[in-house]
Amino acid sequence: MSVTANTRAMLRDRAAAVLHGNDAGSWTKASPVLYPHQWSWDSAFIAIGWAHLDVQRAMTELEQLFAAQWATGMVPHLVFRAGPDHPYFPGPEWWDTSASPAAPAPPVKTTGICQPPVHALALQRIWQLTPEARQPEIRSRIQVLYPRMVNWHRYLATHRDPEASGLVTTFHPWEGTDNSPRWDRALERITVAKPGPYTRVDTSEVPDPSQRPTNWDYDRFLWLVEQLRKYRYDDAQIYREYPFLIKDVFFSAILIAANAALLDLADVAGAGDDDREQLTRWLDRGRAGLASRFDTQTGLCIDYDVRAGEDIRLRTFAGFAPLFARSADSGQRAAQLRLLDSEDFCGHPRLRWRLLPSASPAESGFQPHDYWRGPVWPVINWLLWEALNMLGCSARADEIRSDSLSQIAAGGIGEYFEPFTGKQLGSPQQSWTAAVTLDWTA
Ligand code: 9YW
Repeated sequence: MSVTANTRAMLRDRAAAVLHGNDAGSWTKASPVLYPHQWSWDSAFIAIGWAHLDVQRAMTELEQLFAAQWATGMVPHLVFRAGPDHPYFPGPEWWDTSASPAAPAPPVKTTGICQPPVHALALQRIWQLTPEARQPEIRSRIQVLYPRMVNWHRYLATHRDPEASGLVTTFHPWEGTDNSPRWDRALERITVAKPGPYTRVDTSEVPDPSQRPTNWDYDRFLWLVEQLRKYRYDDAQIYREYPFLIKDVFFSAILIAANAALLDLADVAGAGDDDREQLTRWLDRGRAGLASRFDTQTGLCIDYDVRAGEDIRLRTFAGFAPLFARSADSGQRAAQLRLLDSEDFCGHPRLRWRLLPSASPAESGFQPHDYWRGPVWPVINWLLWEALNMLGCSARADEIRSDSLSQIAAGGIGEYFEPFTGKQLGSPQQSWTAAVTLDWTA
């Protein structure tokens, strides 16, 4: 059943209040307590939310993030912006990016990894929502930001894909989906992970620490950061020596969608022929790369562990990369839609809502309350919703929007949701959930 007009209006107000509550002026906290800084892909979703309230503020969000872009083109996964009264671990001293000549100069402080490039999708939405009277100003701001976004995509297409495979290599679980079972085997191979002494703060900031990654995970996450630091965040050296290199089909899919979004904005941005041709080449290469990872037997797209030289055959949300890329051909689309509504995913009889869980309940690593190991993440369902619309599957897309809004109306503007009960988990008042709520209720 779809949500009523009253519920939509109520959700809209609540979502706007969350964004305003987390607004730090020119950037937005990912959540009030647990994530007090500016996160990269959160900011992109947040800009989509702001675009419904104030397109200028939405542009500022992206501009602030890109102000911390590295000389390599990398947009860091986190910009440390909150003061010392907002503890977050690991902080800038753990990352110590001063080791890299490519890191931004002080006082800007960032981490040394990145997250999926949702930013161009945000820029596209901002432009779509820009009222005519504001178009001259927003257009000129887009013209400044656009080349920086092209550079960001260039970083991903080169430093993170030296093989020119069309697939992005992820260096760290914190590059999006922290404790996803997709990384389990690669992390298990790291047997000597003994990072320096540390104290977590995240586990005391959620009602139940079992909703967060374990200490075993954190030992490995932090040890990996130590290795990145040791290699001075030099991508070429990391590629030669570092133990965690994974061709991530979800990350790659977002880059494909983002390259298409930049091409769509090329006229607005006044892009030259060089940029247009380059974006087209990356787009074609990305699509071919993703197609090469599609498994016709299962209908899933599969990640690849570069170091181990092995496929990662798990049923998680990432397996729907051809849909997220908005580039599935008709055969792949049909196979993926069948799988999406099968008992392994949205058709599982115990699900509270027919939404895509982060891992299949049929997968052995599935945990219904544990972060990226099973819960439903609204932003992932937003990406699926937008993709299905663009692929012409609007009836299924409408259901995803409606179920997502019902879930948020019942559970709150949470970070993630228990798939069987719909209960809110993790951090309350999560900015990116508020942002997609604003987009869904427009
Ligand atoms: C952490 C902010 C971030 C997201 C990530 C998510 C989580 C932070 O929160 O990571 O401390 O583990 O996994 O995707 O950007 O919302």
